[in-house]
Amino acid sequence: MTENTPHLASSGDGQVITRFGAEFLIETAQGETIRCTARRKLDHLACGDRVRWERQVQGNAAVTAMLPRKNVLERPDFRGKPRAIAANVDLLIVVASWQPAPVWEMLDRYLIAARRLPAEVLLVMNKADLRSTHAAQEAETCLHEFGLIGCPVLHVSAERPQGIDAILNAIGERTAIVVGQSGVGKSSIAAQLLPHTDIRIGAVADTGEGRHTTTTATLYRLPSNGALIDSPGVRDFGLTGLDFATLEAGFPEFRPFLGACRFHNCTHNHEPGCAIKAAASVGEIPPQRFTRYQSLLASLPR
Ligand SMILES: Nc1nc2c(ncn2[C@@H]2O[C@H](COP(=O)(O)OP(=O)(O)OP(=O)(O)O)[C@@H](O)[C@H]2O)c(=O)[nH]1
Ligand SMILES: [Mg+2]
Ligand SMILES: [Zn+2]
Repeated sequence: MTENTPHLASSGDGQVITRFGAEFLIETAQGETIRCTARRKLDHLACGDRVRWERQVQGNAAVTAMLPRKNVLERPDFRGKPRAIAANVDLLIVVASWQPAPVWEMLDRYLIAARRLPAEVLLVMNKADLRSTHAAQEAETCLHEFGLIGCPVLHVSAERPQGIDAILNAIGERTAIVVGQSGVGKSSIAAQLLPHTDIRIGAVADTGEGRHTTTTATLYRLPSNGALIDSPGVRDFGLTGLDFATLEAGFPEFRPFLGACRFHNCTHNHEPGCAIKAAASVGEIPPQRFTRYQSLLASLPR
C-alpha cells in the first residue's frame, strides 16, 4: 500500500466523514482516514457521500468522483440556493428540547424533509430533566400531537444521562443524522453515544439560545456498526423547492381522508366539502398540526 511505498499511487472507494470548505476527510474502504481535496465540479459533495479517491505519486489525495447517492438532505443557504447537509441518510433524528423551546413548525418541516428523502424519522425530546420546570401546557399539547400522527417520540436526557440506549437501538446498523435548533443537545447526545470520541459541546446563552458550536457535519461510526452524523444547529430549517404534493405528503394524518374532498385538487384550506378540514374540526386530525399546515400552505410560492 501507499503508506509504505509512497512512490506508488493508490486509489479506492471511500466515504466523506466531514468537509472544511474544499478539504475533505475521507474514510477509505480499509477504514483509514485520509485528507483529500476535490475538484470544483464536486463542490456539492457532503458528509456521508460515497466517493472514489486517488492518491497522486506526489502524495496528495483527491476525490475524483461521487458515487450514486441514495438521498441528500438539503437546506437553503443565505441566497436561498440548496446546500447539501448530508447524504445517504436512513434515519432523521430531529432533536428538540425544553430549553431552547421547540419551534413546532420547524419540526413539521423536518417531517416533510424526512418523507421527501425518504428516511425514517425519530423525534428526540432532550433535556428531559427540564421538562417539569420548562414545559408549557401548550408545548405538551403540540408534542402529544406528534405521537398521535404516528411519529416515534423519545424522551431523553444527555446530561443525566437517560434514554440514550433507546436512540442506539433505533439507529441499529443504519446511518442516522441528528438535526435541530442550536443548543438542543445534538452533540451532547452524540458524545453519549460515542464516549471515546472528542465532540465539542457549547453552553446555551442566558436567553436559552444555542451558540452554534458545531460548525460542520461529521460522521461517526458507532460500535453497533451504525453511523451517526452530528450536524450544525440551525436557527430555522427551511425547505427548498417545496410544492403542494410534498407538503401534503408530509402530513401523514391526512392520508385516511385523502380522496374524500369534494374537489380533486382541494388544498384543504378554503374549499367547501373538504374532508380534511372536517376531520380537523372534530379532532380526528390534530388541530395544532392542521393550523400549522395552513400556514405552511400559505408560504408556498404561487
Ligand atoms: N439540562 C440539560 N442540559 C443539556 C442536556 N443535554 C445537553 N445539555 C446542554 O445544552 C447545551 C448545548 O449542548 P450541545 O450538545 O452543544 O447542543 P447542540 O445541539 O449540539 O448545539 P449546536 O452545535 O450549536 O447546534 C450544553 O450546555 C449542554 O450541556 C440535557 O439533557 N439536560
Ligand atoms: Mg453541536
Ligand atoms: Zn380538502
